Amino acid sequence: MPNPFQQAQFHLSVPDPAKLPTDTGLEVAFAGRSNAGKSSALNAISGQKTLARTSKTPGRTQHIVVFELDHDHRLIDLPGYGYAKVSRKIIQKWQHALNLYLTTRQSLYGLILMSDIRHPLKDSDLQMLDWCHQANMPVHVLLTKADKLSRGQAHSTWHQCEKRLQKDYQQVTTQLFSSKSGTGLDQAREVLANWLFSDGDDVT
Ligand SMILES: Nc1nc2c(ncn2[C@@H]2O[C@H](COP(=O)(O)OP(=O)(O)OP(=O)(O)O)[C@@H](O)[C@H]2O)c(=O)[nH]1
Ligand SMILES: [Mg+2]
Repeated sequence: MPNPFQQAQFHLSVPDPAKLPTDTGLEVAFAGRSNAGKSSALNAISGQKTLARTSKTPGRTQHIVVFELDHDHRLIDLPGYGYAKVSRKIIQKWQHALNLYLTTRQSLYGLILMSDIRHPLKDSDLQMLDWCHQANMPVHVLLTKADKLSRGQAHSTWHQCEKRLQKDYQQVTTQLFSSKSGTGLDQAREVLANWLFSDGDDVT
């Protein structure tokens, strides 16, 4: 199957949602705690190693970064929430930008929420899920870095997370994911393709 995300191209990077491209078409944003693997997931999904900037240091992505698939479809890399190796003031600035983006962006269809499988669904993730639930925004959770656990441990954590989410967030879907090993890559692409292109539109 051709990968429609391979044609993702860097479009622009803005600190302030007011500077985003025109709010038309559809986009999906990659959200999650700092260092959860958002930018790495974007690279793996697009099949381009250096599309989005990644780093060992939490707080790498500091802007809202826009990748265009075509004129009407975009993937968005967001700064992380929670712990980051940057000042409190900068975190507050990001939080403000993130809130503004989430609450005002009409073309935002849904969130891919990355959560590190070694410490999944932290309070800040649950807060994000609460917000999405209230806003009726679809969320698909990637339990990232699955390669860091054994297969058995990864599946057991996944089932615990599913159980937790079933309680309060029945619409949320989850999967195992690893940018490193490729676990769950096809599934993540399928979710994104359904969200962005299910109206029969095709980017090829
Ligand atoms: N083993 C392993 N490491 C990963 C995986 N995904 C990301 N990493 C590593 O985790 C670190 C953070 O990855 P990023 O993709 O930069 O994370 P981010 O969520 O974009 O981080 P911020 O932009 O700082 O919020 C990097 O050192 C990556 O190499 C994975 O699937 N497996
Ligand atoms: Mg990043």
